[in-house]
Amino acid sequence: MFRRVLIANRGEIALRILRACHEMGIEAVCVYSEADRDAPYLRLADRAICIGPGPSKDSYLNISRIIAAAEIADVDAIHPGYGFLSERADFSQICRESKIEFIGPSPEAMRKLGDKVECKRTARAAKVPIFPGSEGEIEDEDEAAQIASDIGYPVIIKASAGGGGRGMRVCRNEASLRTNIRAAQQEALAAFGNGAVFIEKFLEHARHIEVQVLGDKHGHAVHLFERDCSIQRRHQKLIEEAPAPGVDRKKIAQLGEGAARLIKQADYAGAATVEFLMDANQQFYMLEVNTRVQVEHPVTELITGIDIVKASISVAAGEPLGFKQKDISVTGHAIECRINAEDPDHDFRPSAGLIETWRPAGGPGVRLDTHVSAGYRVPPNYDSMIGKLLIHDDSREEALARLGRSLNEFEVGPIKTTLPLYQRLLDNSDFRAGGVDIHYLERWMK
Ligand code: MV4
Repeated sequence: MFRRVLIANRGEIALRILRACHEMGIEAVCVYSEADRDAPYLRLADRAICIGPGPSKDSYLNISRIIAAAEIADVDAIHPGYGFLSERADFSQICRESKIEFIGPSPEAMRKLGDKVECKRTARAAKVPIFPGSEGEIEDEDEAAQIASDIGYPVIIKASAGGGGRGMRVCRNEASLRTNIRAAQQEALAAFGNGAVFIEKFLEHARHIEVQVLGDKHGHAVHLFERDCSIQRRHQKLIEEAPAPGVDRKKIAQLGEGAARLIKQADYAGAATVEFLMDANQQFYMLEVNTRVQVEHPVTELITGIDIVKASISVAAGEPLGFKQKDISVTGHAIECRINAEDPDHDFRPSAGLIETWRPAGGPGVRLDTHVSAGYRVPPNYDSMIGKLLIHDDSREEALARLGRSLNEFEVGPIKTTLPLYQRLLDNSDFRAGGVDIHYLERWMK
């Protein structure tokens, strides 16, 4: 096992990884930017190294500074967390060349699943359901028009190197498709350095359901069931829950097995998430694969009892997964509410600054993943998420009641957060019924 790990991240996920390291008897080295120098979790680190000024490109995104810190601290491995360098195949490769284990996939596995055209090809081979569309990259507009007339409009153009909603165009007829193909290729080339685009059938009303998977370096892969992440705004998830309300468990088991086959085919070691859209008839279509630990991983930890961060560290160290698919089952229901320093009453405007009041919820079935407390100043430089309120209970009904109780306990000020929004959502009968689609929140907030 590793003796010492560098955590190339900040905030709640840095603290989450540090805790996993310490429970595993591993020393944790934190790197931090000047904007984070007073972050309380740095005191828990065995060593903390400043890697530069506030802007991410000069610190958390700066590969040479992070590798230099790793060399100075003499670590065995680097955990990238989520965001920042976590999905950069060049970073995974540089770690390998520097003889430092990257806690995540190999650059080859990351490239294979991170490129959407390549990922769809692999999914097709693994019998994972995908949207009908082009078999590979689109070469010209005539080819696009032919495929679109076969599958029917509307279609969506996506960049192979895009993701998270970037580089997408919906086309409702042939004229629009023809004018958009060339523009999409040029835009993709400028934005991602790769002009490859593909088209597929566009689904209007859908739920976003994703499958958590884990692979090791011995050719084993398992799934840890699903999360429903349909409550989102501008591609930012706000609530995630598991299991997905009202979805056929047989279908989920099939989907999970497919997702595990997919990462096995890519020789993937580590945690990954296979994203799907689900239509009104509970048909699933793969969207993309996230090759990292995700923000919402604790939802799955709560329903399965498996520590995903510890698993990601131990498989990177070469350990086989300590469990088989048949050993993994779902217990109860879990919900996560992201606590963002944003004002939901004013278009989610960022609300950085000093936290004077911080009275967190607690008690049975409540988990709070956060790096903040009273006296913490939220820096304006980074993502606005300051924590995650997680609830676990026997059933969805009970979990919602426990969430309501927890939100009543929780007091934060004077900065604004998204917590009051969740209180209002709990009174919404559509949300309470379960199964709202990906556009619901934005419609409801208008
Ligand atoms: C789609 C889609 C409808 N049909 N693909 C958005 C982010 C990226 N991961 C893929 N996305 C979508 N792809 C087809 N064929 C609708 C979306 C989409 C979406 C997906 C998941 C969560 C929120 C979303 C919001 C708008 C559009």
